[in-house]
Amino acid sequence: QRFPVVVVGAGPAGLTVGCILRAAGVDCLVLETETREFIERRPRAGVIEEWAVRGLEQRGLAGNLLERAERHIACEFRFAGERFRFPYHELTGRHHWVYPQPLLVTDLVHEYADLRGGAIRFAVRDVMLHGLDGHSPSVSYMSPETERREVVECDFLAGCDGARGVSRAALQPGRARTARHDYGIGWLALLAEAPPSADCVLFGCHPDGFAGQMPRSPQVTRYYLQCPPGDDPDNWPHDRVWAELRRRLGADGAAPPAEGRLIEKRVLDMHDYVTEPMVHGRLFLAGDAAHLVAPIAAKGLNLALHDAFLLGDALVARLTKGDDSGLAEYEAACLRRVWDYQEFSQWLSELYHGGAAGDPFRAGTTLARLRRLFTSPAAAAAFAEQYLGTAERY
Ligand code: RFL
Repeated sequence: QRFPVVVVGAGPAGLTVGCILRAAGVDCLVLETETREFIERRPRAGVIEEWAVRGLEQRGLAGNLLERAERHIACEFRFAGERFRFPYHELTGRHHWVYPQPLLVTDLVHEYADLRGGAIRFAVRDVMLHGLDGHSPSVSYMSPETERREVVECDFLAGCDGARGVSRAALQPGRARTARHDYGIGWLALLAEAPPSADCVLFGCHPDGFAGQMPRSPQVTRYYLQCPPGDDPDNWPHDRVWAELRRRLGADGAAPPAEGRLIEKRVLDMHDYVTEPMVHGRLFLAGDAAHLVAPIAAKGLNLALHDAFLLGDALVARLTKGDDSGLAEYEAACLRRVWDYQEFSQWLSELYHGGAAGDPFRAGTTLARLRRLFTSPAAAAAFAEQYLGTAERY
């Protein structure tokens, strides 16, 4: 079997690349280790930046999203027992979109496989990449149907298989290096079957640890609670979770979080990494396979889409017009945004966690940083620009 492009991984990055290729009439094969049902339900991100939605729209991929996604126009910080609303739309004219990642993935799979006739194999096992140092790479995998190892040759490989995939691993050791940052902090990531207690994202910067609320839909809300890294989710029974959320998000005049059944509860060890180079021969990494950013600033999905737009367009230019320029510029264009977002996540981490570090000096500077957002228009503008992400500078 031979395809011009094999895409490893059917997350937002891989499916977007696949859709762009199919729209231009380029054949490709997407390989995914999970089932279709699983990826269509896997809960994760929800915040998508305006430029990313425009990018999807320009490629015919935002139909459902534009109908169903919610527009967010503000976020709210809670510290020192008070509420501080940050009206970013009022300040900048710009907004965030909230659209749960499983819905986006469902739309993209439907578009790729059902409408654009793209080839996709689900539930494959033991994916291996071969011939990465030459001009004709190939991929092999165990097929769940035939129980045999299938081999697929290709001209280009898109490694979109996320943080635990094989693409990044195939570059190491020796072909690439991964720069990593550990925050030394855990987040208990929760999904509750309950409406949000406020119409916007809430950041509780409390001396006992950060707490966040991210509305997902009228029925489901994401919450985060700072906890020790490696903590056991079983240490967080229902009553403890809700008591802690009420305390850390508590503020004068604020409604307490609406309690509901917890349908996801897991501990994330907060870390970032960037793998460089993102390209080796004809293998191009995209999304979490190349770089991970802790969900502090809700940037990961946006970076995955940014890579996918650039890679999809560049592969189309190469395969339909022989134009190599997009592929040549791919890595540098991705990494400018990646490092910019990583830097912002680090900055924001201190705002969330500095007050709970057990260090009175850091608590003092963190409080000053928080207050500055609400007293200095220049500081507010800088925060809004980074928080909303801009298309223009990259
Ligand atoms: P994905 O989504 O992980 O998709 C990779 C796909 O590859 C499959 N796979 C393989 N396929 C073939 N062969 C293999 N060997 C394979 N190994 C794995 C996997 O099953 C999967 O289907 O990567 P992609 O496409 O790069 O997309 C990245 C985003 O999913 C990720 O950055 C975001 O979810 C991060 N993130 C957030 N980002 C935002 O922009 N806004 C948010 O609000 C936000 N919240 C979050 C988040 C991530 C979270 N987790 C996972 C820590 C909240 C959470 C809890």
